[in-house]
Amino acid sequence: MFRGRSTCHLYTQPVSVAEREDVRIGVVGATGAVGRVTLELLRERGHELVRAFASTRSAGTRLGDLIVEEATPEALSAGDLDVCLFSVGAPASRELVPHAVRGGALCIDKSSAFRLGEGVPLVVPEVNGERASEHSGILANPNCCSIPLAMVLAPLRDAVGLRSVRVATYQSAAGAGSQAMQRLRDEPVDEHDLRMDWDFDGVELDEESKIRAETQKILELPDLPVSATCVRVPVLVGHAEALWVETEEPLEPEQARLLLGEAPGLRLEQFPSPRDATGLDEVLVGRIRKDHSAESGLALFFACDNLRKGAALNAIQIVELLLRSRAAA
Ligand code: 2RA
Repeated sequence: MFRGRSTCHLYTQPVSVAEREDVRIGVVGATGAVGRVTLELLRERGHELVRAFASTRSAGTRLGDLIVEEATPEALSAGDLDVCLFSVGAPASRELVPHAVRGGALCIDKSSAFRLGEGVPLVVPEVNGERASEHSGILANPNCCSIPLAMVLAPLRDAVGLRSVRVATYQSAAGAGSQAMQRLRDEPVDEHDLRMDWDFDGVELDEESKIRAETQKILELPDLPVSATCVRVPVLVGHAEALWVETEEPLEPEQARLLLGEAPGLRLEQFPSPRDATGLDEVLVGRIRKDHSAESGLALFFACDNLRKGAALNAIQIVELLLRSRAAA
């Protein structure tokens, strides 16, 4: 059953004090929904030399014991940061990341600006962590739906090969930022509705084409057919996805359950829900069953905290992976 390739069983635990000593980390976009979770996780994981950066409007804001600094090209290129974690939109990343690289910082960018760039590793540590060391100053964090999708697909790819992927997303307000979360809190319940608040990329939403291109890049299957339908649901935090995957060789649901239960970063649950996934590091996977519309098909459902593993945590794990390799060298 196993085809040789194996997903990357790299540690996702925090690095030890010795490994992270003296690493100066800048969090750019620190006042946004992902930036705040990034700061919280860095603190929880014991990183101490952390500075917060944001736009002119947010400069001076107090976040715990940090005062937010303005993310100017001068500040980011000053040469006093070893790592920069960017959670700003793609246009701001395109403008600011090169300055931080110039200043000598390793940049992990969470926007779509560099994800498909030649020579930019697009990394999910549990899936293709070995690619992280191939960077030239910039690494990209995949989209918050592509990360858990790749984590679920990689063990199936390794075991039986993938023929095609269909996915429907149920994305929370948190994916659209803290203002969207506040709008949802303020909205009367009977006005809640589904939304599709992304831009078009031809006939698809750009979120849908990103999921295809990123999944193909992460899994190193450039011709894998991937079709996505993305929807924003009135849920505060946590993205869920329904997946229909056709495999090259048949795989019984029970075998899939065993494979996914052993895969790093995944946790089996009978009914994965965004609410249950919120605050967790793992992706919750369940409803694993035969897809009767395909010759060798599986259907399943998963949910993940889009602010943590879908964004902030994945980026920190990339940094910790590189710190660990540096310490081991
Ligand atoms: C969303 N993928 O949920 C995005 C996160 N920026 O809309």
